[in-house]
Amino acid sequence: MDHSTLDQLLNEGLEAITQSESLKSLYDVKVKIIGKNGLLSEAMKAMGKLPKEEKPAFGKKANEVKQAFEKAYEEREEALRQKELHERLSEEEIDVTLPGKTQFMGGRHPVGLVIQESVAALNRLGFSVQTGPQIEEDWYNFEALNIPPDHPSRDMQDTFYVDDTHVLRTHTSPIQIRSMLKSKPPLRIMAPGSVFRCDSDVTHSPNFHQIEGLLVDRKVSMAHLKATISFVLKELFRSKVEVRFRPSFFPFTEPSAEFDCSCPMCSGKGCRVCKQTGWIEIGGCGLVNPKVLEACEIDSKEWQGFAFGFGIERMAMIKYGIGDIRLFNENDLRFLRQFQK
Ligand code: FA5
Repeated sequence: MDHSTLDQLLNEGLEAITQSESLKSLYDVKVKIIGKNGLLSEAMKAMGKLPKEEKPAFGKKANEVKQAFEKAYEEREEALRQKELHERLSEEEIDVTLPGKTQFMGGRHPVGLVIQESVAALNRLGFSVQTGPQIEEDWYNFEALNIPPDHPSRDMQDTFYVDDTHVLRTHTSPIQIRSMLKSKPPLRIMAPGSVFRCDSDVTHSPNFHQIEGLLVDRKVSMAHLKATISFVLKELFRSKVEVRFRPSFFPFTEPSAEFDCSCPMCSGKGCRVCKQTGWIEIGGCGLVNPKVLEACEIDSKEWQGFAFGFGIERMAMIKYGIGDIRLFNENDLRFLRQFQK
């Protein structure tokens, strides 16, 4: 073992560094030459057998070899890093002329749009939004609304019962009761919300939405009710629509009516949407039954009220010409994107 062995080792190392074409192979060279069990370490071990006076010079030389190797290694490492970076960047080059990926913006659900527009219209008339629980007490959903125990809507066929005294609310009308118990008249409230019935076909869903309107004041008449409904429907359809009342029955209103509007699709001439009748059924309404006012501790001699409720999905189907109510719950983006503004 002498100095020329170390020189040879350095030359071999430098040669191997120059020939390394990747960081990985360069690292392998480092391990082979100056690693813990590398050739330089072997040479240093052999130093032990040298005569004492030769050891310092050999050690110094070995250090110089190591430093020279490390310097060359670092330079090559930096060069290879730059090369790899350059190669990666040129592979990743962006062709700005390629067509981009379409970015879809989220939009409102058609049911949400109709709720939003109904709320805005009623807001303009001074109605404010009230809410109530979806799991409702029997008393609010039926009893206080003058719906007797033997009324067909209480049938298990129509109502989802949670237990003996709780149901999934079948309409938004219980919010009338909650509002009248909470605030003294005069009052004007609206209540948009999710409701539930055992019902399912192309125009009926087990979970749909209604919006309720309630006004309690002095000298309230059917004329006020009709004017309010007409205003809301005109706002919703953004067209001149006629409103007609047909006598009907709801235990919580007296007199009661169902209200229709002239078909906004054909302006009342008759088309597929209105089944050639020129009219479309929208919801139920009437003057608040005095029994309901009394259940809410409101003096029915002094105060009268009107109330109405309509189905949001039904409204959206008419407004947007949708033939199947189930489309609202399928989350099919091809359907939903049609309502983006
Ligand atoms: C009621 O629910 C009454 N609470 C409305 C009311 C309020 C009357 C205030 C008087 C005073 P009805 O069961 O008719 O009424 O339902 C009202 C509307 O909800 C219907 O006209 C229809 O548009 C919608 N609707 C009813 N059942 C379903 C269903 N399964 N799926 C979708 N919409 C429905």
